Amino acid sequence: MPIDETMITRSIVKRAYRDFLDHIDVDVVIVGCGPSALVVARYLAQAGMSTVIFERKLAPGGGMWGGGMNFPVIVVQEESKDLMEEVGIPLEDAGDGYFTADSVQSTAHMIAAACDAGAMIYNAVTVEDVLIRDGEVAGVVINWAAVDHLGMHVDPIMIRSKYVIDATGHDAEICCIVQRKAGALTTPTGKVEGERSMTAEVGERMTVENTMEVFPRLYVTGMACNAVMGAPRMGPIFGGMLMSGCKAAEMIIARER
Ligand code: 48H
Repeated sequence: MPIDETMITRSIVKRAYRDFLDHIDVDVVIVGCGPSALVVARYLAQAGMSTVIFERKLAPGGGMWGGGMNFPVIVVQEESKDLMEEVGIPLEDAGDGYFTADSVQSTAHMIAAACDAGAMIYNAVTVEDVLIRDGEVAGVVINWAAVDHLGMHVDPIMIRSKYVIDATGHDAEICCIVQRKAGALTTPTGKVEGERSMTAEVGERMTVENTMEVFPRLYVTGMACNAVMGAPRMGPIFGGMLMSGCKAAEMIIARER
């Protein structure tokens, strides 16, 4: 078959515009695409909610690819084993209720599962602001990450959604924006409390406990939960991230019923 270069261009532009137009007004926007986002996106999409993730980096997966100090291995605990196995991630029993998985294989399986469920992932897009309507978060403001990186003065565009989920990890970027521009969060001080030093056991438990709505229609999941509520980090054990994603999805699905 002879190859026509303009057909390649035409095919990309046609499909990209069609898909983007389908994600301008959605049920859920998830900001950041680490492990917690991938779980919440899969469950929400499976429940029939239109779900889009905007990730600043070129690849989704966040901090999961790198395992522990770039040894490509992550640890999960017994309670989160099912969340790995249901997307086909092979686990090795490390004893005493701990399991290990290849970090690259785990991340790849989780990305594929979220996409297969119907979630749309946009890489290389930064969320730089939110929409607020009647005291509630009502969407996000996005720009190409490259524009942001180069400091180019280019105005962003807007996406409307019923819910926004802050899955931006350690920096809890969306909660920081909301507290600065829109008002108090449901935290002790009304502000982002800041992450505390490593205590794995407490960090893991608190990540799940702190998965909540922190401002009307703004939910927080993953590492961002502990940054927002002032709880410890936990290192390369990922069960809390996965269970947090699962809890966030359950909360939103229950609210929609
Ligand atoms: C678009 C953005 C923006 C923005 C940030 O950190 P992540 O992997 O997310 P989690 O919370 O699901 O997982 C945390 C885990 O990876 C981790 O770091 C652990 C367990 N640490 C323990 C420890 O002790 O250190 O991913 C967040 C993603 C990243 O890919 C960012 O690029 C992206 O969010 N992001 N994307 N717009 N404004 N801000």
